[in-house]
Amino acid sequence: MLEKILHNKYKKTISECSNEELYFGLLEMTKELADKKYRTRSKKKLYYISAEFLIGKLLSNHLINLGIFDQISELLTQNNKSITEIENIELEPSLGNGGLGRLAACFLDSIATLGINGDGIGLNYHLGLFRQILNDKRQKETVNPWMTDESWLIKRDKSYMVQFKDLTVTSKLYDIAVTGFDNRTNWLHLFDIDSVDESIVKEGISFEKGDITHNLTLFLYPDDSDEKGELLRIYQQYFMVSNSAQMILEECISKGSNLHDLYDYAVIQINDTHPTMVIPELIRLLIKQGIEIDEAIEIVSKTCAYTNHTILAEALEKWPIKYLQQVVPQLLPIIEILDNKVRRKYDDSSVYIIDTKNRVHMAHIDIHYSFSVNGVAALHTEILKQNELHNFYKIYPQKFNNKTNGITFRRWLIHCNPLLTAYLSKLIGNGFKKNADELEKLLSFVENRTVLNTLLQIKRENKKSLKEYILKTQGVEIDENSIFDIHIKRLHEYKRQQMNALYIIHKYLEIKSGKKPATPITILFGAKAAPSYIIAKDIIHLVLCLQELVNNDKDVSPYLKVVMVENYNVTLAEKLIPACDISEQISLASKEASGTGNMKLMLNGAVTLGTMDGANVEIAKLVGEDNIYIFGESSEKVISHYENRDYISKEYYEGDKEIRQMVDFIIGDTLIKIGNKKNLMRLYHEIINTDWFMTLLDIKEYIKKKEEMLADYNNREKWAKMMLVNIGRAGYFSSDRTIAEYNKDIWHVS
Ligand code: GPW
Repeated sequence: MLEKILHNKYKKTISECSNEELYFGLLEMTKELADKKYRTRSKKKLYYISAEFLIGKLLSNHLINLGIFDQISELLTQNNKSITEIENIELEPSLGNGGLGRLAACFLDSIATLGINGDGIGLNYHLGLFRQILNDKRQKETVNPWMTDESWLIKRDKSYMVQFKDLTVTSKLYDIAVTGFDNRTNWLHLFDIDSVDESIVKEGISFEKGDITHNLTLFLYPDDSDEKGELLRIYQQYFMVSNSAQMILEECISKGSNLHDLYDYAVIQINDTHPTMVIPELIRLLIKQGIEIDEAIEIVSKTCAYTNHTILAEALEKWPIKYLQQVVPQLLPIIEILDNKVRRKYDDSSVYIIDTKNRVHMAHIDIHYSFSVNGVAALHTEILKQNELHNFYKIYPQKFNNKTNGITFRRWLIHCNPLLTAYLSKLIGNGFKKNADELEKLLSFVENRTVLNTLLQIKRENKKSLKEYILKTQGVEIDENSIFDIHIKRLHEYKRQQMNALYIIHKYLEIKSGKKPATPITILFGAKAAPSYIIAKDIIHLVLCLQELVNNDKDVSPYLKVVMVENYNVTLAEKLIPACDISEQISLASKEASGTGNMKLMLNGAVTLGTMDGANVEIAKLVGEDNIYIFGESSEKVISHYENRDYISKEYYEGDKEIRQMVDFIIGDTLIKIGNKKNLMRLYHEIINTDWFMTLLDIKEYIKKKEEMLADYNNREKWAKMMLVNIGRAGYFSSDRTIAEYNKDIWHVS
């Protein structure tokens, strides 16, 4: 088939084609094959609405799921071509930000793989999230165009009118095929408008935020630090949900729904609060169809389910009524009715939808008016029930449930780690590819020297590949025989990259004083900071200053290297994860809802260094305490520190010489010469005066644990056993398991 397509397209054979031509040939072939797999519709269908779908490159993903990856890559090899090089042509769509967006992508993969009739709905951001440039030891933002003339997007002949207060737009629908592994094809529906104009973006990522017709689907998460920015986000969210609601109703009616029975035809999963307006919008549309308001509310409540991904108050959306009035006045009467119903029933003002400052709490709409509220890891759901959402839990105990996150093993093992995959197949058969629990078969080899050695060897190979990649793309040389300590995730104070930075200072000073580590260490970071998050950017600055200091110091660099990779994304994650020894999961306990990088890294044989937070708790339980390095204050204690306001970072700083030495180093002569005084000073003051996420509380234990871990690394057999147990116990974190639970408990799509 490929030969035929290439002949039609270019009148060339495989070996005559350039990599680019091969890519576009494969693209065409894959799209055709995916479309052919499209299966008939079931009565009930799932709609997963999300502001983000961080899907990553799609070529290999499709080839694997269509079952033709090996065949194609062999065919290419025979013609002196390499699938890896061809894949380099593909641009990564940047339709997501971090864990939440990547989770949505993993879920789509598993939904199709389990044969569930379910589509994703989101927006077609032309420039996606920004592209990060590291320049002058700082993060700069620029555009990240990813759409090419020929791409995975299929333009559909479908559009809806979406009405805002001051303008009406006509949407355009684009679809991307989602192929299941050896199963059906579903769709990711991305809405857009024709008038969007990329040329309005001036230097960096700045543009006129008031110019909605030209900017509506330009960026994911446009800067909302001012009023215009907040308004733009409301425009985007309403555009997303209004299209979703219209499409869902149209599909259900075409399948025979009379709308009174909507919930027999559709279940809508609301991914965090960004799509919340779908609730009032659906109610509005049902009323327009002649349904009484009370019944409309009931129908919609039986159709929608909500997933919460955070307990951080600042991440829970609250839109001023005034703004909603300016953009979507048609929703306000409905939101007021929803709020009044709550007020009539409950005295407790903490569960009201509209607060005393005239802001609409989006999560409160979700909780009152959907039939399921789930957290994303066991601990997170418990904290929601007992603390953050306790007052709601008292009202609706039956709505609350946990769905521990998962990851698709097709991308995060089979695709990104072919060496390990091939070896596992040889050792335990291919069954684990369909049923992740079969990875447990590996556990019977825990005393087998040959197996342990092979795991170490595969890790070394993957580290070598990463070394080459980093040299080529980042221009930094690292040592594949060093310990790869990897910290990859969005930059946020609660994730505590600053704590790892303090560790680097500790290690630097130790080496300077003559104490050399037995095995050299390479600390790798990958992280984007939100463009308006000042302290996060200061932390990046600190890491980059340390990178320059450490890597250029002749006494230190043979033992310690620091690399922050530029523009961390799915493609980079796929290279970093198979090469990791130490997985940094060091968030302040209670703050990381789940984490999913922790799962990807364990699956690829990294050992976790982490706090008892999010899904780390479940990882620890699965692998046992001998196979994970846990440190730090418990979530209960942390929560009580917040309640009693009794954590005072200054006391830790003043009370401990070592802590003082590390923190003072940030503004000491050595770093000030390399970096910017203003940035470093600001960060220093933040740490000693505020330290909202309690870095200094855990820093000493963190250093101690990491030292223990580094020492254990030299016991290669012990380390290999830990790797093996981590891989063998990772099956639970397959998103196939997660999705099976969603379907059994919430969706009920046959
Ligand atoms: F704040 N997460 C994310 F809850 O990546 F909305 N972006 C977000 O905006 C939010 C959460 C939000 C992450 C969580 O931080 C992470 O712990 C979790 O594993 C992931 O969502 C998927 O559930």
